[in-house]
Amino acid sequence: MKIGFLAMSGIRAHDPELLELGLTLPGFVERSKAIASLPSLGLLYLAAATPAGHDLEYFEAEADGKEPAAVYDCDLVAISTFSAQVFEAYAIADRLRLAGVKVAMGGLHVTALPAEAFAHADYVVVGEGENVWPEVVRAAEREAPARTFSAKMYPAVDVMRLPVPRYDLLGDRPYNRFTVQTTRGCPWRCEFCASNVMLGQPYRKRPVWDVIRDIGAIQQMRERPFIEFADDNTFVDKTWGKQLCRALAPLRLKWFTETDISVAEDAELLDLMHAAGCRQVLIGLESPAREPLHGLEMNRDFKARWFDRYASAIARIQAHGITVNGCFILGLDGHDTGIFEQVLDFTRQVSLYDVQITVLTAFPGTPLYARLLREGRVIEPGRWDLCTLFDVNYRPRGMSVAELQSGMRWLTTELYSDECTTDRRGKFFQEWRARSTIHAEAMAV
Ligand code: B12
Repeated sequence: MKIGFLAMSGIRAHDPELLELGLTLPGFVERSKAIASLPSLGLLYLAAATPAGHDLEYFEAEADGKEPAAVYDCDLVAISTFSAQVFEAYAIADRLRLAGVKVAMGGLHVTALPAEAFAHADYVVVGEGENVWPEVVRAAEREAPARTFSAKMYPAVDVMRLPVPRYDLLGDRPYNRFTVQTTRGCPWRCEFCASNVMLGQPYRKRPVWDVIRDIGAIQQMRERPFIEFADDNTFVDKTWGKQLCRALAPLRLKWFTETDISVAEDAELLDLMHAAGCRQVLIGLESPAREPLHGLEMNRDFKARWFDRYASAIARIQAHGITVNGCFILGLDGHDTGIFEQVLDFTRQVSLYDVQITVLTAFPGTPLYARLLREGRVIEPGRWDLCTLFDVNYRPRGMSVAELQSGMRWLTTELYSDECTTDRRGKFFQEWRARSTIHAEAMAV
C-alpha cells in the first residue's frame, strides 16, 4: 500500500485584532515562525512503526487547512491533529474518504474524543500509536470495517525500545528545527494541561544513547540542526539529566526544551546543560502572584510551592547562560484585571529573556474542561477551533470576556514591542557577560 502521513501545520488564532498585532510585533513573529515549521514527531514515530513492504510519504497540510493533491494517491492516510485544527482535519478526512482513500486518525484530541472522530475516519486510535499502528495498517490492507483501536488493548509502548523516527521522510523540506523526545509524560498534573492527562502513562525517560542515536539520524540530513525536545518536562530526574547533557556535549548542538523550575536547584546540572548547548528552557510559571497558583497542579501543589523561589530560580538559570522563556496563563480563576500589569512588572523585575502569554484554554479531556463545563462557563462547547491558546471560549471568574481579550492585546503590545524585547534581552546579555568576566577572573586567580 501507499501510506501517507499528513500533519496539520502552522499555528492557529482567530482574534482578528490579536492577529493583526502578531504580524507586527518582533518577539511574537520570531517564535511563530520557529514553531510553525516543526514536523510532526508523532507521525514520524508511526512511520517507523509501519510493517515493512509499504511505500511511505510524509505530507503537511497547508496553513489554510487544504491538503496537497498528492495525498489522494495514497491507499491509507494517517492524520495527526491537535484540537485547534481538528475541524480542518475532519474536512480533509471526509474529502479523502469520498475519494476512496482510507483514513486513520489519532493524537491528543482524538484520544479525548474518539466518538467524534469516528464520524470522519475509518480507523480511530486512542492513546500512543506505536504498538497499535501495525494493526491499523493490517486492517486497511484487509479492507476491514471501520473501528476504534485503543492502545490499552496492546502492550504498553516501551520507551526503552523506541525506533528512530523516520526523519528521512522529511527529505529536503525547509525545516530549520527538528523535534526529538527524551522523555514522555510529566509527574505533575496541572488542571489545564492537555498533554499527559490524556495518554495516561507515567513519566518515562528514554535511554540517553537512543536520544543521541535519533539526533544522529537528523544530523545525516542537516549538519547543524537546532533541536527542540518535544518533552513536557525534561529534567525531573537530575542524575539522568546530567547523563543526557554529558552525552550531548560532544555533538556541539544548540537545543531548547520544556522543563519545570526545579532545574534551578542543581548548579552542576545547569553548567552541564549550558556546556551541552541548551540555549533556552521554557518554564510554565503560569502566574506572577501566588494565590491563583493554589491547586493548579493537582498532585502536590507544585506551582504554588515554588512561587517564592520563582525570581531567584530564574536568575540562577539565566546566570548559567541559559535563557528562560517564562509562560504565563491569563485568566486563571484568581486573576482580575490587574493581572496584565502584574505580568509586565514581573517580567521587568526578573529580566526574563523571553515571555509567552496565553489565555486559559479548556482542552477536551482535561480536568479544566470538565470543571468549566460543570460550572456552565464554557461559552460554546465543542468549538475546538478556539482551542488556540489565544482565543477566549470561557467565562473568566475575575473579569469579563471582553476585559480578558483587551488585556491580552494590551499585554501583547507591551511585551513584544521592540523596546520591551530589546530591553529584556539586553539585560540578560549584560548580566551574563558580567558574570562570565567575574568567573574568568576567579578562574585566573
Ligand atoms: C512540539 C509541539 C508542537 C509543534 C507541533 C509540530 C507538529 N506538527 O506536531 C508546534 C510548535 C508546531 C506546535 C503547535 C501547536 N501546538 Co503544540 N505542542 C507540542 C508538544 C510540546 C509536543 C508534541 C509532540 O511532538 N509530542 C510527541 C509525539 C510523539 O506525541 P504525539 O504527537 O502525541 O503522538 C503520539 C500519539 O498522540 C499518537 N498519535 C498522534 N497522531 C496520530 C495519528 C494516528 C493516525 C495515530 C494512529 C496515532 C497518532 O501516536 C503518537 C506516538 O505515540 C506538545 C506537548 C505534548 N507533550 O504533546 C504541545 C501541544 C500538543 N500543543 C498544543 C497546542 C495547543 C498547539 C497549537 C494549537 C497552538 C496554536 N495556537 O497554534 C499549535 C497547533 C499547531 C499545529 N498546526 O499542529 C497543545 C495541544 C492540546 C490539544 N488538545 O490540542 C499541547 C498538548 C500543549 C499543551 N499542553 O497545551 N506544537
